[in-house]
Amino acid sequence: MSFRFSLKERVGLYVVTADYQERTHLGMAKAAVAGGARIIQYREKSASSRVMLETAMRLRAITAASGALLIINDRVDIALAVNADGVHLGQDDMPCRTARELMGDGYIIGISATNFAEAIEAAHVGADYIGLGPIYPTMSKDDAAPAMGIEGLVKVVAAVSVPVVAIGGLTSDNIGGVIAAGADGIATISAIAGAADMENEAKLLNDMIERFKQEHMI
Ligand code: TZP
Ligand code: MG
Repeated sequence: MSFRFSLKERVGLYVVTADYQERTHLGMAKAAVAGGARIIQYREKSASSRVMLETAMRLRAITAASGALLIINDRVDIALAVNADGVHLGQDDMPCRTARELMGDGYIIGISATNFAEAIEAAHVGADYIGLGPIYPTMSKDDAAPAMGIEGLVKVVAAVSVPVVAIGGLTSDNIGGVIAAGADGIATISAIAGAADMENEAKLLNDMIERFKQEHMI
């Protein structure tokens, strides 16, 4: 809401961390920021609050050192406790208005939307960005909604003014089309977690996103 930077310009490669096969949250975050990721989201669905707090504190140190933003999935309390940059809320999480009351205007609040109606509502209730997806089928979220494709993304981008971060099945093979369709940011779990060299992959994706964004603006 009231940041010292433009989130639309700041979003680019947005890496969502996970305990994914042999990958860890910290390992993913370190490699991602070394490769140029602008935003790290800590997404943990099963650890205790104590473990989450400790991991989030370490992620705060990693992101602060590189200038990347840290967003905490689901948990407003953890975001506040570690002085993260914001929180990412799904449709069943704390409502945006309540989170805003607790956090104030200085924190980023992102909202997940799986379709056009949810995206419009997210913008209406004051989301600072919309996490839109899945764009393509994904194996990384158990209860993922049906993929909306580029058509779904195009409709949302035309209708909202807040940044749209696309997510779901995004790889170096398809992000060109996703940026051309108007996405401001590209969020991924498996493109990074599943890469043999996570840092190299982050660098590749980050470079591609910057190049596609420049081409798209002309
Ligand atoms: N929300 C919508 S799709 C998704 C989330 C958290 C998972 C994205 O993972 P991947 O591996 O980049 O498809
Ligand atoms: Mg959630």
